[in-house]
Amino acid sequence: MEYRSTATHAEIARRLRAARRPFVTTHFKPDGDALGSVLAVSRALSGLGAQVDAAVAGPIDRTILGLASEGEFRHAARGPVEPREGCDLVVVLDTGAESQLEHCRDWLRAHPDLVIGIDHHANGSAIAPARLVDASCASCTQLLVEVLDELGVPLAPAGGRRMRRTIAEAIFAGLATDTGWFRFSGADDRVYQLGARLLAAGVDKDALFRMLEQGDAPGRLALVARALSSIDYCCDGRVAVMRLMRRDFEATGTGVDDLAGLVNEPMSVGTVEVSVLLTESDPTLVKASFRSKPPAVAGGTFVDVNHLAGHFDGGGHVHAAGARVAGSMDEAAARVRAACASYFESAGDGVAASGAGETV
Ligand SMILES: [Mn+2]
Repeated sequence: MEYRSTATHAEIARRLRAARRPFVTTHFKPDGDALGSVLAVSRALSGLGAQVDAAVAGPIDRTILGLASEGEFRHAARGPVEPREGCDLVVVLDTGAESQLEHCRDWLRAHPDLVIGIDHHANGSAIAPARLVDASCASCTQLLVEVLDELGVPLAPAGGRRMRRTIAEAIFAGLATDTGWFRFSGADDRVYQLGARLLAAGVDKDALFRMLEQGDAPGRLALVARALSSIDYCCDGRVAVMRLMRRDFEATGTGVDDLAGLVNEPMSVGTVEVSVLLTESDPTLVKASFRSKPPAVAGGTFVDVNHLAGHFDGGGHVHAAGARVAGSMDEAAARVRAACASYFESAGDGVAASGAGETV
């Protein structure tokens, strides 16, 4: 099935404006863009007089919780969290994948007429029959701004005074986290223009950076240290392979939730084009996370890690992909090294830039 818009901005805006008791949600284990999207829509609809019920499910990184005020959303760490009696619209944000909406999937399936979606991913299902999808947006919050503009909702009080917990801040949080703070290839001129608009609206980016990026526990840095000391360079230094065993998590008091962004660390090395993080799941299974750099020059070559992950029945995007590799850590590392070596043998300098976008 082709996953694309089935409604216009104006139609989605009309549905939002008409809602009296909307339920706003996003994918399981919300990240900064997902939670930012939920907060932005909640704040906008509350401002329009609706009785908003926002709810999310799954673990949430402590650092992004500070985006919300106390009681701004319901949170089900594990179990289901569904719309309440009288709900007249469900807004699904930053995903279109049924598999990521298990917490309310049955309810959504039973009430398709009430469900709308706003998403920037290239793939999804028909969980929201009326939806706005634009994979050219670097974050879901970027797409949301177009809808909020259509609604005529101001992103922050006039005057540009520095303020926390505005719609503008929620939008900025999604935009910044999904673009690696305006560094990833998806951060184009439109993203920078929106960033400028949000700063002018009073977003305190310094406070946000400190909260979102400088709030780790010491154990996370200890885990990074272990990962870095495990680096094994191969393919003439073009590939860096890191290993984390279960005992590394135990010793540092961390878990898989602390892995976010860690795979990118070796990218600071000039020769490295591909970074691989191998994480021991159990003695016979290793999770592999692949990243590659964008081309050094526009139109240049890069390594397609979606293809690499495909060797292990995994996949993802051209610059970010994942897979599960059967075997012990030593076996998995050997197989990954072999896959990289044969990739470089057959592709020479890597594949030509295809212009394929990457969204997170
Ligand atoms: Mn997103």
